[in-house]
Amino acid sequence: MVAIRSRVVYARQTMAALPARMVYGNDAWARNNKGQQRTLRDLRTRQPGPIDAVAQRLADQIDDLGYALPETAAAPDVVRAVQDGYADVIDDPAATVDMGRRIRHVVRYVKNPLQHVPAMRDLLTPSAVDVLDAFYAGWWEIQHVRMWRIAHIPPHEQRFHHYGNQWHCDQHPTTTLKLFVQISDGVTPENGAFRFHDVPNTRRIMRTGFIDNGHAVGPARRLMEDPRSARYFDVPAGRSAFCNTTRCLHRAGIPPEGTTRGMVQFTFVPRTSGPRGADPFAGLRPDPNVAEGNFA
Ligand SMILES: O=C(O)CCC(=O)C(=O)O
Repeated sequence: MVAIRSRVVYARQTMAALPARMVYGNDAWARNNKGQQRTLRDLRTRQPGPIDAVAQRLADQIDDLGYALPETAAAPDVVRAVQDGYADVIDDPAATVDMGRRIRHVVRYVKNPLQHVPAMRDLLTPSAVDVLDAFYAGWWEIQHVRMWRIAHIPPHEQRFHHYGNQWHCDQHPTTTLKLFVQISDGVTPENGAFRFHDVPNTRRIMRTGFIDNGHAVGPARRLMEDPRSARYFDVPAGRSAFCNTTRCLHRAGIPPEGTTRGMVQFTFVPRTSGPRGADPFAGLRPDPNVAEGNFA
């Protein structure tokens, strides 16, 4: 009975999401789409200074395609310090929380990662800051910083949602940007790379048969699953990628049995008031969503 009721609720939610999906080509409903581009346009009329030409090109690419890779990697000593810090903290039960939906331990987050691995701050490179300054015209702030690792999901469990292992769009305002930073060495499409579709592909998939969380029919299914259409975040450790995860369909790869893959992620939102401080991390509080009892 409960299963039937939850299927009915699910079907109703899927139907209710459809009109906004058709209009906006993403899953963030009207409330997180409407007015968001105006917010960016308004910020951009208050651009405080000249913008680096490369950063502007990448910011324009984020507008058009939903993603961009900053030009430079973090310095090798920073990458080493982050990798060492990650290795020290990730198996510490007091500093981490398992948040998989069905199998808890397949995704493990570090609580308050900046406290444990302060070198993470330097993964936000000057070239990434330049892109943010171009995209938000300088009016941005960090919403939260995350560090996590994903592990293998047994084959019979892979069709269920554990971490972001199924194709999905986030439901943030479309002005939210995420910067993914590779912290594991040797990441490939086969061993768990994060992957995503650009905005034009995502719109096509959303409008031609996407249902929810990895489920799609018809042309949407073919395009969603076509490995030639997806982009893979298989860059070396220390490189990063901006991805608008609300506008870009995305998912985590699944590492082979016995292996794991780490990730650092910075989330940015528009800043509406106050002067920009020299330190973008000043005043940042621990992320309340990374907590016992929560799910990825
Ligand atoms: O690649 C990953 O670890 C999961 C990323 C993801 O799906 C997300 O951040 O929404």
